[in-house]
Amino acid sequence: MCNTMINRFANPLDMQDTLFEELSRMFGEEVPLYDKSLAVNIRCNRALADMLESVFEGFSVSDTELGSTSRERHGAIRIGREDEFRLITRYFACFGMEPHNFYDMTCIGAKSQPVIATAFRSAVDPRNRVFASLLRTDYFDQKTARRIDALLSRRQVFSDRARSLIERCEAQGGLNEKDAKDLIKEGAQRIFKWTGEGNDRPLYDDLCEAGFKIAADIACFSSHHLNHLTPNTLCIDIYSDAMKWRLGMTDRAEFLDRAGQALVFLERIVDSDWLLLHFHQLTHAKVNEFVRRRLDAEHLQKIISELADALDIESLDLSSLAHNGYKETAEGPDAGVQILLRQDAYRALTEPIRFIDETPHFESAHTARFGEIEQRHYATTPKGRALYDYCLSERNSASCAVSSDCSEVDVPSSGTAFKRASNAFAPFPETLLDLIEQGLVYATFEPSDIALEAENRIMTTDVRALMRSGLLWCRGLRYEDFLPISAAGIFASNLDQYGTNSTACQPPTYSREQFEAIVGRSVIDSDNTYRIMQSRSLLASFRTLGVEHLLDDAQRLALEGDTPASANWS
Ligand code: OOG
Ligand code: NI
Repeated sequence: MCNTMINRFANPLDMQDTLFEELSRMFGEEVPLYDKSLAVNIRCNRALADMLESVFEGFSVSDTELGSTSRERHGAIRIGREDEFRLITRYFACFGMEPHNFYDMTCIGAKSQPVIATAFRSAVDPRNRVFASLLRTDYFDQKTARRIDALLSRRQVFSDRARSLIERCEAQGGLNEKDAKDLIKEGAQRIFKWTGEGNDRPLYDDLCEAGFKIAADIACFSSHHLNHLTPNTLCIDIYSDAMKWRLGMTDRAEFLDRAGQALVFLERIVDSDWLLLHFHQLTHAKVNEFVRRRLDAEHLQKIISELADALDIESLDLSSLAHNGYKETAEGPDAGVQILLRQDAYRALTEPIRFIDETPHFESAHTARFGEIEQRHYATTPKGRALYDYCLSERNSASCAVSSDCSEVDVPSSGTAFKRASNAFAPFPETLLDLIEQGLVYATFEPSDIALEAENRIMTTDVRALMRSGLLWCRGLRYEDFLPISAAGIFASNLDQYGTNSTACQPPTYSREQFEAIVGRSVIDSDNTYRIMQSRSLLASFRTLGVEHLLDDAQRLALEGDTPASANWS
């Protein structure tokens, strides 16, 4: 009975994968540069996998595995009305994607934008994500707010069919295959589709001139068009160097040089923990079988020149496509600092639009859709996040001192990306063990093979001692969320506008509670999720090792996830 009930419905994770396949196909057709960038990424990832296979004897990455790593992605949409945001929330719920975190983009200093946001993803298997922003019209003076609201009130992004499918899914607890397909179609053919058709040119012009291009991108178009779809990379620096070369911004010699340096740098930092972070399917037992070898620079250069050959083909000559160049600097921590995420992008393309509420239609151009890439690292604890924020502001003030004008978009950082010499991020240790011991990142734990054999002889719950003696294996948790300051940097470089100030008489403030009321449900705090995963894995490990009785009540309570306190590190 139960089985038949379950089988009646399409699996939400499968639905998600199909939706994103379709979105990727749609975006690839609309934006040829996106499709090409996927091909560049796959080749760069293959080169990195080749390096790893040489460094770790016994390790190999099949093309299928590489494909699924490279296929992970996030998209971004920008929404105008609160009721639209509620519908989008319900739409993603049909795909098992729930809102994670509240991001207030209106209060992040000079790069602020008039939007608040969340990210939709599965809580358990976050391979597809969508960053969704909501325009706040009370950020504007009353007259502008009224004009935006009036224009937004006229549109209907969701068809009646889409609405009824969402309702059916909610009522039944799922959708059959046919309905699931139809809901996906509604997404790829309507809700997230770029139309290039604008409305209300006077409002569009006024918003852009006043520095609110993002509001124009939201209010003057009639869908929640996907503005980027970001694949996952194993080597963001090499990918970015490859794109800059193929876009015609540098040449092959410079690529060989820069990517060569990046690969030498990576060869130095890759270790078992790096493999476990970047390849989900690997286990500790498997990784421990690999034998580490040292590679000489010549071998690494050979990998890079083979990559260069693979990229140096006519179909990847991206200089023939119209583009607006590549971002100056990556967002996120410095290379080698394995926390949170690093992101980079080719800048938004200038695309034709026409205003369809005029006769004849007014032909114009719009710059909004861009091509981001990302590499994800360890999820930070609140302590690690505070340190990240501190280091980031240190780096920004250092580059401000160099450039003397901090209002520039994309202030280039001084020096090469491969020295941690700017030193802003020096407080972060390099290895996972150190990051965990200093309480900077989250991890899950499991008893090692030695510990399982030594059963009954282990007499401590001291995590550090257990890790250092190889009795507890740890796996750093990957950061599955977003960074508002990075997002703001991406907004800024794409809009060619650094940030905005509210034009309301009384600049409003926004809270998570208000946002939850708009969304119509609570927003998951992902920090809780990471912490609970860590605590549960520790508790389970202590149980298996028979040392649970050594925990006092406070420690046990903390591990059961009821309080923010964590493990016993002493
Ligand atoms: C969203 C930017 C946020 C990210 O990766 O941080 C984002 C947008 O441009 O609408 O996607
Ligand atoms: Ni993004």
